[in-house]
Amino acid sequence: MEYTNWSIYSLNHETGKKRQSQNALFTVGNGYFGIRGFYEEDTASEAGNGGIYLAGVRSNSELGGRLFEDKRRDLCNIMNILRLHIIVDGKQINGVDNITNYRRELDMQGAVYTRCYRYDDCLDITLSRFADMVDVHRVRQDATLVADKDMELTFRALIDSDVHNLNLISREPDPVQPGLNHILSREIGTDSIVTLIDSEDDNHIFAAGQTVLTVNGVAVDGSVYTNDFVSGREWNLKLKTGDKVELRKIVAVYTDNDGTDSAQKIDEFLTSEINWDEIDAAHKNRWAERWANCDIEVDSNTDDQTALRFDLFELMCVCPTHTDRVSIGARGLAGEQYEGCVFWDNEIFQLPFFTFTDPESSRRMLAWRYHGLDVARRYAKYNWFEGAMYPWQACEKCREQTPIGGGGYYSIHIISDIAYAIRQYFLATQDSEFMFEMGAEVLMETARFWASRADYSEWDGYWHINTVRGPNEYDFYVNDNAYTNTMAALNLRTAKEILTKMETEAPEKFAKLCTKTNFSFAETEKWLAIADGLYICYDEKRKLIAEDSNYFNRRFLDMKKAKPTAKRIVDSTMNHEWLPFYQVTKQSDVATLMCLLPEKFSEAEKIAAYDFYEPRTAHDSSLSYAPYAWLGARIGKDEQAYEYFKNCAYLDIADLKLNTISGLHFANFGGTWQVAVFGFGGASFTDGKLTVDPKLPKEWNGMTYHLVYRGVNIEVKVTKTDVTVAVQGGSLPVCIAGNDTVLSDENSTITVKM
Ligand code: IFM
Repeated sequence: MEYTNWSIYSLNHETGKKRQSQNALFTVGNGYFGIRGFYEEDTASEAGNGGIYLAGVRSNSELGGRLFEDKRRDLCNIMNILRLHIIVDGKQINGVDNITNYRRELDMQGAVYTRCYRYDDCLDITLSRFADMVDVHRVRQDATLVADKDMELTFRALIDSDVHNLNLISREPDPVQPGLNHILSREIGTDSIVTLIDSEDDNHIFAAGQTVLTVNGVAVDGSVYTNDFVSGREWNLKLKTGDKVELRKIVAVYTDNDGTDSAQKIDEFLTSEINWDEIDAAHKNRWAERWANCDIEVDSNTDDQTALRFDLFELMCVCPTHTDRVSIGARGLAGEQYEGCVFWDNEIFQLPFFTFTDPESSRRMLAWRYHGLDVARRYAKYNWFEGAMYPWQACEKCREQTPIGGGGYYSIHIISDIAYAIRQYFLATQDSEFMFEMGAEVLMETARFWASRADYSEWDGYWHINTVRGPNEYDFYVNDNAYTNTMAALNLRTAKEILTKMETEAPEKFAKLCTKTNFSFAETEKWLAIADGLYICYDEKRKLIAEDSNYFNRRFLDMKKAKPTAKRIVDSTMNHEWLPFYQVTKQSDVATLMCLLPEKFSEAEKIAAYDFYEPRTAHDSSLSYAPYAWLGARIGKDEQAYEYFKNCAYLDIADLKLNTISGLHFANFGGTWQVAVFGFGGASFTDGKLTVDPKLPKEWNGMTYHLVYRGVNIEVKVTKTDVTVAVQGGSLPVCIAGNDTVLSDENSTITVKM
C-alpha cells in the first residue's frame, strides 16, 4: 500500500484472495451502507458479488443454532447496486484482464473511492463512488471513459440482484467458502428492484437508480434494460478516438427497517430532480466537519499519519447517525465475519473515540443497548439469573448470537463493559437526560445481574464470580478473573451512585423507574457488599495481579514453540483444549483493565503486570495490541509501546491477522485512537479536569489532537518541547505538567514548556 497524507492507494493489481482482502481496505460507508472496494464491472469472479451491507439488515438463517432464542441472523450482502457492464467491440471488460496503468485510491478527506486503469491500450477508465454522508440512503457512482480508438461501446448501469454472500470467513490457508444466498425473491421494476431477504420478518430491500450519461458533455438517453435479475439503463454508442463518456448515477435504498413507506420513498426518489454538484459539496462539507472534531495530526517521517487517519476514517464510515436501533459490529459493514454482530469491542474499544469526539453518536449506540434491555432481562431469566444479562455476541435485535459451545454463557464481562461505557459517556458529557431516561435502568439491571451471579464463600469470606471467560479467551472458564471482578464491582458501585443522584435530581423519573422495576435501595446493600468483597488474587511480594485465581499455578508456555509464526496458536500448534493447562493469555487481559481504570493501580503494579503478562500474551486477537501500546506508553516502555502501536495502526493495512479479507477490525481502530490520544497524547479526565501528560514516541516530532468534553471543543498540540491546549465553547480546568489553569472562551489557550 502507498500513502499520501489523506489517502491510501495501490498500484498493484492484486488477484484472487489478495484482491478480496484489499477490497475490505477500500470500504466506504456512512453508517447505513458499508461498501467494499469491489470492481463494479467484474461479473465473473466471486468478488463480483460485490459486498454491500446495510446496518442492521440481516436475515434468519437455517444454519447453526444459537444459544438463546435459537436463531442465527446473517448480515446480508444486498443487491449489487453499482453493477456496470462495459462492452468494447463485443467484448465485456471485467476490470481484471488486459489492463494497465492501474491505480485505486481511498481519499479519506472527501471520503471517495476511485479506481482507474487503461483497458486493452484503447480505453481509459475511471470509476468512483461514495456513500452519501448527508442523505445516508444514497450512494453516488461516477464513471469516465475516454476512447483511444474508434470503437463500439455498450454501457450498462444496473442494479443486479444475482448475488450471494461473500462468506469470506476463512483463515489462511483455508479456501474461501461458497456463499449463502439470502435473496429469497425479487421484483424487477424499471430502474428499481425489490428483494425479499427474510420471509419470517417480511424484510424487503428497495433499491432504485437515477442515471445521466453524456458523450463529450452532451446527454444521451439510455434505454431501459432488465432481465430476471437486473434493472437499469443501456447505451449503445459508436465512439471516435478522444470521445469522453461520463456516467453519473445515484442509487437510493430503503428497507422495511426504515418504516412502512419505503416503496413510496423509492417512487419519490425516481421522480425527484438530482442536483449532482450540491450532493457532492454537501457530502464533502459533512466530512470536513467531522474531521475537524477528531483529526489527529502527526509530525513524523513515517506513514503513521495516514495509517491513523485510515483507522479513524473507517470508524466514521461505520458509525450509524440515522438511528439508535443499530450499533457497530466487530467487523463493521466491511465484511461478513461474526455476522455483523456487536461485542464488547464496541463499548470498550470503539465508543471512547465517539464519546470524546462525537458524543451524540455514542449516545445513540448506548441507546441501542437500552432498547435491548428487555431481551437481556429475558436472557438473564433463561439462564436462572436476575437483572439483565446482555449477550456476548448481539445481533441488531440484541439476541445472543454466540454459537452453541462458543462461550457466550461465560463471557459475561460484556455486561459490565456496557456499564463502563455508560459511565464514561456520562462523565464526558454530563448528559443527565440520557442517564435518567435510559442509562440508570441499564446500570440497575446489570447490577442486579452481578448480585445474582456472584457467590459468597463462607470458607474464605470473599465474594467470587466463578466460571467466567475473561478477555483471555484461551481459557474456557476461570474463577475470579481480575478484569471481570473489577469491572463488575465498578458496575455495582456506579449503579448505586447514579440511582442516588437520580433520586435527588429527577425524583419523578426515579419514582417511575422504581415502580417499573420494583427497585428499593435496600438491594444496594448487597451490591456494595459484593463490590467491596470480590476476590482478586494478588501476589503481594511481586505486586502482581493474577489474571484469575489459578493462573499462577499453571505451567509456563514456550511461546516460540507454541507460536512460531503470525498464525494464532489454535490455528498452528495447539488445540483449544490444551491451552488452559498453560500460562497463556490469548489477548491482553490485565493490561486492558489497567488502561481502563489506571487510577486503581500503582505504577509498580502496572510495571509488574506488563513484565509478567507481556511474554505470556499470544496476541491472537486484534484487540490485544492497543492495550499493550497504551499501557506501555504510560509506564515508560517507549520502544515496545511504539512497536505495539504500529501493530494496531497498520493491522488491516498490512493484514497482520491474515483475515482482513473477512472485514476490518473496528475494535482495533478504536484502540489505536486510544493509544494515540490517551497513551502518547497523555490526555486524561478526572472530576471534570483535563490533564495532559504526553509521552511522544521518538519517531514523532509532535502531534495535534482534538476532543469534545462536556460541550467544550479542545485542541491539544504536543511538540518535543511544549504542550498547548486551546478550548472553544465553554470553560475547562486544565493541568499540564503541574500547571493548573481554567481555560474559557475569554482565556482560551495555554502553552507550557516541558
Ligand atoms: O470480541 C472479540 C473477542 O474478544 C476476540 N475474538 C473476536 C471478537 C470480535 O472481535
